[in-house]
Parts: sequence; C-alpha cells; structure tokens
Amino acid sequence: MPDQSGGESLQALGEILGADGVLTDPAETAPFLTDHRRLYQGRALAVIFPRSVEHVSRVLAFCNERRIGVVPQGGNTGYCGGATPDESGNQVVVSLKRLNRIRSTDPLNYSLVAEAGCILAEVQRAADDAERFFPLSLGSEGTCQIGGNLSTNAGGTSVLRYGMMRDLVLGLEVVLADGRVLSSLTALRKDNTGYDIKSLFLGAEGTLGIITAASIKLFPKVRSSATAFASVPDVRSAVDLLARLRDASGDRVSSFELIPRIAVELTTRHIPGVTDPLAQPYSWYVLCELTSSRAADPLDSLIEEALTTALEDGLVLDAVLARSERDRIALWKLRETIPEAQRLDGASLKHDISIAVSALPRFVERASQWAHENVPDGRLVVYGHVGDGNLHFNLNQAPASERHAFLAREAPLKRAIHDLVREFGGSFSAEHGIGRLKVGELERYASTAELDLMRAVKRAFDPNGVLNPGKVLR
Ligand code: FAD
Ligand code: 2HG
Ligand code: ZN
Repeated sequence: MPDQSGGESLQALGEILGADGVLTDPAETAPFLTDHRRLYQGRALAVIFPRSVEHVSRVLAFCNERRIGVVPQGGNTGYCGGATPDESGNQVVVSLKRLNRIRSTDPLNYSLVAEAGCILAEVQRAADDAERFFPLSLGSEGTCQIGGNLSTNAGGTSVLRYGMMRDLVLGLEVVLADGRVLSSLTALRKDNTGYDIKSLFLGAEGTLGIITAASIKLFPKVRSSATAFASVPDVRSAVDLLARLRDASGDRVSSFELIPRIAVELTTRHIPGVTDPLAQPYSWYVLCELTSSRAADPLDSLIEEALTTALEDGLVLDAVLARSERDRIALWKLRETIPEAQRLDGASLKHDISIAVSALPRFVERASQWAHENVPDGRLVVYGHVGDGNLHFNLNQAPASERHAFLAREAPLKRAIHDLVREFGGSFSAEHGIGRLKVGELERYASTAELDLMRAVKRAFDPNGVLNPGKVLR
C-alpha cells in the first residue's frame, strides 16, 4: 500500500496517463520487476505505459520535481539488470511498449524513423517491406525493443559487417530529466555542428534521458547468402579462416560465430529440433555467412572454394553448407539458442569480453587454463562473435556438482577473467552494458579521468539523479 505521498504520486500519474496507463496490481506488475536472467527482484510504486512523447515528458517533469526515480524499460531482455527497479518500492518503471509506431520510411535516404517501443523484429520487417535491410540481429530480436537496443548499444551477429547499434543511428528524439524534449530525428549522414549530443544517449542505459524515437540507417536488401557450419581444429584456425574469408569474398562476410562442442551438446539436448550438423564430433566450430544485395552473386561457390582450400591447409576439418533457407534457419537456431540451452542445463557464470581478434587464441588458452585449474566444478561454454573479438566466456556447472558451491566461485573467477582481459587491453563488457551488475567493474577498470567525466556528464543531464538511479554509476 503506498503511503500518502505515494498515493498522491499515483493519482498524478493517473491524471497524466489515464487509468489504463498505470499498473500497481502485484500480479500484473511482477514481470516488469525482475530481469531476464533473474539476477534482481525489484519493487516499484507503479509500472506505467505512456502512449506519446508528451506523456513521457509530463511524467519526467513530475518525477524530477518530486525526486522520484524513473526506470525506463524496453523488452526487458537486458543482461545486466538495467531495466529493473531497486528494492525500495519508490521508483516508477516506464515501459515504452505503447510507443511502437514506425513513423516513416525513406527508402531513397536509406533510413526510417521508429518509436522506441518497436520490437527489433518489427523494425527489420518494416525495412524489408521498403525493399531495404536493417542489419541489427540478436537472439532476443522477437522481444527486445529498438529503444533498449539504442540504450545498451546492442551488438549481435552482424557487427562485423555493419557495426553496433551506435553505428546505425542518424538521429534521436529524447526526453530529458526535466521533461524537455530533445528532438533531433535528423536523416543526415553528415552533421559536424559541435558536440555530438546524441551519441551520449547510446549505451547510457536510461541514465541520461528516455529515448522515444530514432532515425536509423538502412542498407541494400540482402538478396543472396551462403551459410556454412565448419569444424576447425582450434581458435587460432577460426581467426585465420575469418581473415582469409574476408579477403576472398570481397569483404562480404556478415557473420562469423565461434561455437564449442559443448554448445552443440547442450542445444541438441535441450532445444527441440536442434541437431548436430556434422556426422562426427569436433572441438570447435564456426558458423559463417556471406551476404550480398545482388541476387545472382555466386556466394555458395565462393565459400565452397574458400573452405576447400582451408580444408587442404588444415584450417578446417569438415564443413556443411546450408542448401536451403530451412537449412540456414536450422544452423542459426543452433547458435541463437545457446544461451537458453545454457540456462536449461543449470547455473552459469558469464563474461561478455572483447579483445583484438588476433589476440583471441592466446586469451582463450590462458583464461581456459585458469578456469580448469580453479573451477573444477565448471564446464567452459565459450562462444560468440569472434569476428568482433567478442566472446561470451561462460561456464556452466558440471553435471552432479553442487549449484551453490559453483555459484560461490563467481567473484574470484570474474576477477581473474576481467584482470586477464585488462592485461590483453580488452573490455569487460563488450555488448551487454553495465546496468546494475557491472557498476563495481566499471569503477575498477575505468580510469579516474573517465569516471570523473562520466559523473560530470551524469550531473549535467540529470542533476537530481532521477534517471535510472544506481545504474552504470553509483
Ligand atoms: P531492456 O532490457 O528493457 O533495457 C536495457 C537497458 O536500456 C536498461 O538500462 C533500460 O533502462 C534501458 N532502456 C530501455 N529502453 C529505453 C529507452 N527507450 N530509453 C532509455 N533507456 C532505455 N545483446 C547483444 O548486444 N548482443 C546479443 O547478441 C544479444 N543476444 C541476446 C540473446 C538473448 C536470448 C537475450 C535474452 C538477450 C540478448 N542480448 C544481446 C541482450 C539484450 O537483448 C540487449 O541488451 C537488448 O538491446 C536489450 O533491449 P531491451 O529492449 O530488452 O532493453
Ligand atoms: C549471445 O551472443 C548473447 O548469444 C548472449 O549475447 C550471450 O548468454 C550469453 O552469454
Ligand atoms: Zn552476444
């Protein structure tokens, strides 16, 4: 039951949003109060559903004046607890799901304007309907929202060719902490007019403003593709193969994912319909895809030739090509369901790291050795976007091991892996952000100058500290 000031706030929010825009019923609010990985369980004064930019603006002006913490939420698929309110019960969760219109498409400018609550897959479809292509692609694309993608600077499986979400933005519409609307939905590719304010909101995880819409870049529609699943002797061979394929294909490699044997075992065991693409087991695999906007591009023969040469040179041990769209979907299903298979198999400890692609083989060797020696009850599940130097250096609890004992290894394991990442000049959070989970890591690994500047930016944008308090910065 909210106290008197809570009751007044609820009434004011109801006046702004209408009765159906404010949820307080515990059964209905429950899904909005915990994160996808169930790392955090929060409470909230209310979960609210604005339908317009004006709604968001009035809500923020009100909350800023009353010093009420506001937690923006998209599809709630984030990995670091950024969209979950704290345990106080005093914060308001702002769900963007009702701001979900594609406002316009401009095929000649290769751009479209989408509201923040559009599901990523719907944005991809809207681009396709306009005979264009929006390349951001994540396992969560049926649920995550473009506002969440912008706010986490999401990566995924086509960064190698098209870049991260940050690289796909032309302009933003953002509501500032005091309710002012920064409307910069420009369709410009060139604009050198002072500081690039919009870039600050990308990856800010809702701590500097609430994004309500974005103008995003489109690309020529993909009309031909070739997808291969190849076994490789080791991580070094995977990295060598990638360099060769980029060279041989005229840089048409759009995805290059590393997959370990255990991921094939976990997905075939836990995910209905997933099968091992090759006849024999191998230690490592890559899933690679070439794409082109030309329907008649001979990508299949190109990848086949490159893989045959690699086979002769010992870089590849065996390979299979997708011969139909169905084959292609099946290969991608194996890759995209690794996180779900990991979850279904038991407890896991995850590290979202990046280093230079060329240094990955040595890093995997060193980090794996540490894990083998120090986490005997864990099994390595190391996979990911090797083309971007980004690996999910994960461990799952070994069969018959004790869940709590395994999870108790989290702190020393994290320290060892992240310290090693630093030694390699890498990042402890490549694509999943900071949220609440990695605030301490940011404090440990960012320089004093970086932290000072980040805090100064936060103060400038949110002097009353109402925007997603406790996320990114303490
Ligand atoms: P949420 O989880 O709702 O929010 C994330 C953060 O953004 C929070 O801090 C929230 O406060 C803030 N936020 C949300 N909307 C707004 C807004 N409109 N304005 C301001 N702040 C906002 N991530 C990758 O990068 N690459 C992957 O390959 C990938 N694969 C995934 C696969 C699976 C199966 C799952 C479950 C997740 C995966 N993710 C991946 C993580 C996640 O999907 C991304 O981080 C995604 O961008 C989050 O979007 P969301 O809409 O769910 O955001
Ligand atoms: C992926 O690449 C996601 O599948 C999730 O980023 C990674 O669960 C993970 O560690
Ligand atoms: Zn990933």
